[in-house]
Order: sequence, then structure tokens, then C-alpha cells
Amino acid sequence: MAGEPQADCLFCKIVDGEVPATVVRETDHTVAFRDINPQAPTHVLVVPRAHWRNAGELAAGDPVVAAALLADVAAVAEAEGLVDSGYRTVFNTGSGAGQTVFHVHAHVLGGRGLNWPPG
Ligand code: IU
Repeated sequence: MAGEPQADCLFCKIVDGEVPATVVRETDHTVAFRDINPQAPTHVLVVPRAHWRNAGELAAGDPVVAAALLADVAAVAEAEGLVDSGYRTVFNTGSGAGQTVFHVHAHVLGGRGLNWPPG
């Protein structure tokens, strides 16, 4: 069921501390940790503690947590010193767009020039 922990979900396990990660920020609603395969000098993932498959399902199912997650993206960017240089926030949605972990996560990327359009 949406919002419930999923036994086979990697990010549920990171939220629970069952799988280690380099956590940079935690709130009641969210956890932020460094991506294991960074695509930029700073690459942090921000996830809700609750399991939702993608950003749309989170926003529809729990808009308070969706808003908290976006606020945490800004807080991570501030803490990582990315505000002046700029940063990118990405939600890959669906395998065709590169989503590989089906627990919604915001990628926060910065610390280098970022081209547009993305690949
Ligand atoms: P995606 O948008 O679902 O493709 O992003 C999943 C990310 O999770 C991806 O950038 C991976 O490098 C990252 N990741 C991780 O940080 N730790 C892990 O143990 C695994 C994947 I597996």
C-alpha cells in the first residue's frame, strides 16, 4: 500500500538504517544522503521516510510530505553551498526516464556546470 514500508525497497532500508548511507540531513518526514554513484561534485538524494513510488504519487497521497521534501531540497542546497552557483533538482519518473529505485527521491546536483537540455 502507498506510504507503507516495502520489504524489498532499498531506500526504505536506508531510512530504517538497515542499509548504510552517508546521511547529511534528517527530519521527521525525510532523509537526505549522498548518492553512491555521484554524477556531480555534490549529489544528494532526498527521500520521504514513507514509501511512495514517484513524485506524483507522493504529491497526491501526502502533499504535506511532498512540500517538506521540496523544502529539504532547498535546505540541502544551502548546507552544501550550492545556492550561489546554482543546482539542479531531478525526479526521474519511470524506467524510461532512468528511474531505477521506485521509492521517490529528489536528486540534488551541483558543484559543476550543468548543461541544458539534460541527457
Ligand atoms: P534513479 O533516479 O532511480 O536512477 O536514482 C537512483 C539513485 O540511487 C542512483 O543515482 C544511484 O546511484 C543511487 N543509489 C544509491 O545512492 N545507493 C545505492 O545503494 C544504490 C543506488 I543500488
